[in-house]
Amino acid sequence: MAIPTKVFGEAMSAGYSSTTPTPQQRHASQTAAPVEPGAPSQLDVTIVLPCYNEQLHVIQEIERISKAMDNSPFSYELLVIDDKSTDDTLQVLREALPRFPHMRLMPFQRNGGSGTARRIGTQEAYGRIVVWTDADMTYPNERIPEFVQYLCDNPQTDQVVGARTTEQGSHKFLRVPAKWVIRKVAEMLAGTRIPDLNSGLRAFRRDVSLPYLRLLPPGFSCVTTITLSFLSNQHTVDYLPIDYAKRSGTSKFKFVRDAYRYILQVLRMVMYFNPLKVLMPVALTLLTVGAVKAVVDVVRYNFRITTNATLLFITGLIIAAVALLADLIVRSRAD
Ligand SMILES: Nc1nc2c(ncn2[C@@H]2O[C@H](COP(=O)(O)OP(=O)(O)O)[C@@H](O)[C@H]2O)c(=O)[nH]1
Ligand SMILES: [Mg+2]
Repeated sequence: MAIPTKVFGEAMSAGYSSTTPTPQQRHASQTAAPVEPGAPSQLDVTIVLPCYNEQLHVIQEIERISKAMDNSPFSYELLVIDDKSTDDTLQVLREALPRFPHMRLMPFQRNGGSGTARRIGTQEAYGRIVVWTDADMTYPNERIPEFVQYLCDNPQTDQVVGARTTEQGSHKFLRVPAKWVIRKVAEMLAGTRIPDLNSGLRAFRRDVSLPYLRLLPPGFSCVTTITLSFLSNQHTVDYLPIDYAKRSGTSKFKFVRDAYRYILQVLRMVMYFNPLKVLMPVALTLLTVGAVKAVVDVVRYNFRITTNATLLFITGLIIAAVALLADLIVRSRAD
């Protein structure tokens, strides 16, 4: 197996070493010790595939990914996580296991959400590069080796995201403008352009991602979180344009619930990494408007300052104090 030396260098081991269990051995032994976060990775790539009720097309997706990876120079594992599907997904996956030597099946005992699956999958990955994608035939997964190659060719890039050129999801007319607004807020806060904030297809360096995994929420906004975590910490994120196909099966995305969580998560990330950037403009605006109104009141009402001027000013002061306190917490944090 020809391995590009540029990134993987001397630590590279092609395939599983004699001491590393094969995916089948790991699967057979559910008690196998998980890989310690930060432990040296033994493969080039881990593809994390969260599955929930995808019985009709998951095998087609696995075939497509395996074929592309088998034809690439990279050693890999395909970590398929069934999240307590209520259909026959797990059974279908178990039956397919002997056909795919690089597949590792991780069945969860109760449903925890795609974010939880991606977090645990990344923590337990053997690959130095982790790929996240969907199991619903939407993303061009045959291009995964291209994403991995991109990280090999660009050592300064830590994450490469598939930016969708077409939007084919459900609730298209509500979803497109909602996503656009959230993306604009995130861009303003991250201070950079983000062509696709919630793409499900991405490859990143596992070691760079480890400190941010604990921030991943259980649901869909985990993809947004990993992008913002990298961007807020000066890790370069690049984009490759991709097509996005119509979904097989039904989406688990619930518009109101998940859009609300997206917004909340974007604000949370900014608060976590850069609270002054969000709160200070709000505080300064309130303080300025309050002060101007107070001056107008002094002139107009003979030094009798109105309640709304006082309220505006005090609210601005409180938010400024909270912003400074939050900034202090961020700066005193050990990580
Ligand atoms: N592990 C896990 N995966 C899920 C869950 N819900 C959805 N997924 C998977 O996450 C991926 C994205 O979900 P999907 O319904 O396609 O969301 P969408 O792409 O935003 O429409 C798919 O591979 C789903 O099978 C869940 O509760 N747990
Ligand atoms: Mg999908």
